Amino acid sequence: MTADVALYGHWICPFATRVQFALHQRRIAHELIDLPPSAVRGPDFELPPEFIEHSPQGEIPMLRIGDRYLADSIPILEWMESEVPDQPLLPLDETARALVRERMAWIDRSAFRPMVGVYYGTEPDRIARAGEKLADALAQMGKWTEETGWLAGPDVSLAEAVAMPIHVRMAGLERLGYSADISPSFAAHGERCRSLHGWAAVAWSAEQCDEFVGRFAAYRRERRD
Ligand SMILES: N[C@@H](CCC(=O)N[C@@H](CS)C(=O)NCC(=O)O)C(=O)O
Repeated sequence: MTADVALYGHWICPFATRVQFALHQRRIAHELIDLPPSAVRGPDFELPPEFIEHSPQGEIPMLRIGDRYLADSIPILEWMESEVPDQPLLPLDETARALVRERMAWIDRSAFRPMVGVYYGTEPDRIARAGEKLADALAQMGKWTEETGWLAGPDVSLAEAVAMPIHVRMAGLERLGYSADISPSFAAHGERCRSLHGWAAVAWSAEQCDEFVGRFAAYRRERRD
């Protein structure tokens, strides 16, 4: 089955990155509608009317399949699995699925929040505290990979999609003050992820990394002045 799929997202948004990775990893043909977060939009940017209508929080990512829309990255990843069954990233076995879902939720809560805290942090002590929490989360995630190489079971899964934005922006996080050691197992997982089909679609160029760092460095200066 070939679905008519469009992603409304932007490279700098970690939540859109999850979906973009899964679309490519699963080889789902799709259109990418570049819709920057509000902080990145130019003054003349016009939101597509269907985005205003179908993204209840006004947030990217939003996905369209046919004439149906859904916002919010983890529900979107699940929706893609049920609507486009080829090359799934959710295992069929219920126990194995439950593990993937549990780890997706954990990564969202325990790694994403401190990760965002590192780059939105304005005060050095708060950035350091967020960095410590992030390091603890990455160490736990690294432990999960030690048995099979992947975050939730023997194969690449949606847990990789949820975690992928951390690998994508790690160099940028370090330039923005993340200084804790990265667990060797988590770093090795990052190397493994670089060999996945979906990686090339979400990896940042040096210019994108510079833009990310520059934007958040400017944000800090504005907040501090
Ligand atoms: N829980 C949402 C969070 C999405 C989110 O926070 N997206 C940001 C961009 S990274 C956004 O669209 N913010 C609103 C804005 O920029 O106006 C998800 O997992 O998709």
